Amino acid sequence: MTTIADLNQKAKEILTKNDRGGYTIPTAGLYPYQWNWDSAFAALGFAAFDVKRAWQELETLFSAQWDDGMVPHIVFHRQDPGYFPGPDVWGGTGPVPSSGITQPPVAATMARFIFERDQDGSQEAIQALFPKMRAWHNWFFKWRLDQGAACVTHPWEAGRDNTPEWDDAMARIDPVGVGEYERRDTTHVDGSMRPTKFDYDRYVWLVQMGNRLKWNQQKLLEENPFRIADPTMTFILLRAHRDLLVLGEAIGADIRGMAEEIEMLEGGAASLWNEKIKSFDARDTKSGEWTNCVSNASFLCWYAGIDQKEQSAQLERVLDAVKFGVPSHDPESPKFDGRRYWRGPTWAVVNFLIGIGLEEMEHPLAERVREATRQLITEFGFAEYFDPHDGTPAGGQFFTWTAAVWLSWASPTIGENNGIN
Ligand code: 9WN
Repeated sequence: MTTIADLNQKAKEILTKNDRGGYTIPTAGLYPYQWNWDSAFAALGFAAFDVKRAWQELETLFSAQWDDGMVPHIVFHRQDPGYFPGPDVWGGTGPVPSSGITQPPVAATMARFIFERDQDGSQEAIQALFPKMRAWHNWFFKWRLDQGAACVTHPWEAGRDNTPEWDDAMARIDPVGVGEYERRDTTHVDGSMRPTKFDYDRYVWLVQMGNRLKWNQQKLLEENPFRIADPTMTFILLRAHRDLLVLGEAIGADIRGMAEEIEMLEGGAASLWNEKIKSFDARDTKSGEWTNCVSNASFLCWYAGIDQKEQSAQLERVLDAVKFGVPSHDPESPKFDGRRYWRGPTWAVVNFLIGIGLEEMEHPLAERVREATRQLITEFGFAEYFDPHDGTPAGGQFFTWTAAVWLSWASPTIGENNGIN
């Protein structure tokens, strides 16, 4: 029988095996590069047994920061033919080959958690990272806000690639001239668990457009048909900016303007409340329409310090509808698909964010979310995501962020350093 100690050890091994020297890949084969938010979670996982290595993960990520402050969603440190689209398709213009879009800015929040574990050992790292993180957040303020809410300009930017929230905006895109390309994801994972060709044509078309425009944000603002004010980005940026302010205060940095920026984001978060469906929702800034979806991102409000009674009722409803919540899409919606990526499966990493938000606000559903995550990993391993009805592990295996979530939150022994120091 697998014990908790075995799982703690296994999680540590996953991080160590996915370590490529200064950065960690999400999983071998399927994702052979450094991904932005995956790395921030990896850093927190490493902090459970090696704080220095944790800081190195974030330093490597920020070494790819562009001049305008953007931190790319994939950093291609070494070429690997196993992933498409690679560096040539993207044509990123940063200091290291990279993609041209970003991902949810969880870094400042993970940095604060790591800092709290070891304040003395973390001073230098925070001194170096603070201005870089602030520049990244400023880039969002300059280019990505709509009524104070943060927008995504590619489905991959939210990290929730094929969520039904994007369906209408994707259907409006005619991917003319996308040409022939060879997907690699479906050589690693069963196609029924991945986005469809319809989606992929549009993902690639949007990348080709960005490359053609040399990722010039002003031009993209004018030409890109995909721009959605998104709860993932908005709640995560709001939380990150608050955490960055705390870090700035701790090291005596210049924090002028940050309180006002937080207020602006709070307004943005409030603007994502869809009264018709009584949930936080994504808003398509091109059509002006709500997407009318309850997703796991809707439940990130507590993570951003926002309590909402009606959102609590939604959470209870979706948790009651499945065995292992939180499903990435409403299980009562006709678009729900329990195995297809962000259209239904439960993701331990999003549960972690939802869970800590609920715990901090002493919400009565907090323990249910942590318990479901703990049970999933204990029974089904460190998969990329899980079927919320029966727990079937799906996507990639030996997954970095699932291991990191175990070590820093889901393991029952976290208070005792998991016995792996
Ligand atoms: C595209 C690495 C990443 C995650 C995303 C997840 C998935 C990539 C893909 O994998 O996206 O960025 O090729 O499917 O959706 O959240 O960061 O784990």
